Amino acid sequence: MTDDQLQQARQYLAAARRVVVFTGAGISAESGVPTFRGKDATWKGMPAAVASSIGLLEQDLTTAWEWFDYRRTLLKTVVPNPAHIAVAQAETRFEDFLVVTQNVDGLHQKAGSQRIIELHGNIWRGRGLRTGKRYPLPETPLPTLPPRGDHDEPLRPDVVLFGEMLPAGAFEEAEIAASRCDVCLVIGTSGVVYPAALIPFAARDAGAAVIEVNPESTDLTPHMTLSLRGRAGDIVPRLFG
Ligand code: BV8
Repeated sequence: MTDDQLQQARQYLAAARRVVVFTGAGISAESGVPTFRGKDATWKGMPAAVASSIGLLEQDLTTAWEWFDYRRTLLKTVVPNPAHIAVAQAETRFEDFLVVTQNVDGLHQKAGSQRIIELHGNIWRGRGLRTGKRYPLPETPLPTLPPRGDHDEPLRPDVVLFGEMLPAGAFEEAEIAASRCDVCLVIGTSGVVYPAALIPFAARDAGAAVIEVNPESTDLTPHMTLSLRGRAGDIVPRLFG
C-alpha cells in the first residue's frame, strides 16, 4: 500500500456519512484464528468446507460438533486485534455504520462493535434441531456432544453451513445497507463464498467507494475502487486514525 493510496482511502472515509465494513476470516488472522483457505484449512483430513457442510451435520451430528468444538477451543484464548478495535471505535463517528461479517468468531462483538450483521451465525451459540431455539453454549470443550437444550433437545451449532440458506433477512438487510453506503470497506476476505460476496458488489453498483484491505489480490480486487495491500491490523487503524 502506498501513502497516496492510504490518503485516498482516508479522504473517502472523511467525506462519508454511511459506512459498511464487510469482513472475512482475514480480519481475525492476526488474532490467531486460522483462515478458511490458508494452509491449515483441513481437519481430520477434511477440507473446512466439508467439515462445515450441512451434509456432514445431517450424516453425523457428533462429528460436526467435534469440528466446531475443536474450533471453539482454538478460539477460547483469542482476542480482538487492532483491526477489530479500530472498526469498533469508528462506529460512532458516522451517521450510519454497519459491520457485515462472514465470521462466526464473535471478535467484532468482543472488540465493542454494536451494529453487526453476522451473515453466517456465531460459533458461541447452539440451536435446537427441532425448535430452532438458540442457546449460549457453556464451557469449551463441551462436556457431552451434541449439547442438549430444554427437554433434552439435541442442539446444532448456530452457524450457516455450506449448502444452507443464510438467516432470514440477514443478507437482505446487509444488501440494503451496502446499496445505501458511501464507502464499503472489504477487509480480509477472498470473496469466494456466496451470497455473502455479493455485498461489495451491491455497494459498488450503487456508486459507493469500495476499498479492499488484504495482503493478497482476490476475486474482488478487479472490482474495487482501491485495493490496499497489507495486513488488516496494520492498515485499518490508519484508515480511521
Ligand atoms: C447458499 C460458517 C444457497 C461455518 C461459513 C458455486 C458458485 C457460487 C456458490 C456456490 C457454488 N458452489 C456452492 C456454492 C454455495 C456456497 C459457496 O459459496 N461455496 C463456495 C466455497 C464456492 N455457499 C453456500 O453454501 C451458502 N449458502 O448458497 O445457500 C441455498 C439455496 C437453496 C437451498 C439451500 C442453500 C452458505 C455459505 C456459508 C458457509 N459458512 N461459515 C463455519 O465457519 O464453519 S463461510 C466461511 O467462509 C467463513 O464464514 C468464512 O468467513 C467464509 C468466507 O471465507 P473468507 O472469510 O473470505 O476466508 P478465506 O480464508 O477464504 O480468505 C481469507 C482472506 O483473508 C484471504 O483473502 C487472505 O488473503 C486474507 N488475509 C489473511 N491474513 C490477513 C488477511 N486479510 C487482512 N489481514 C490479514 N492479516
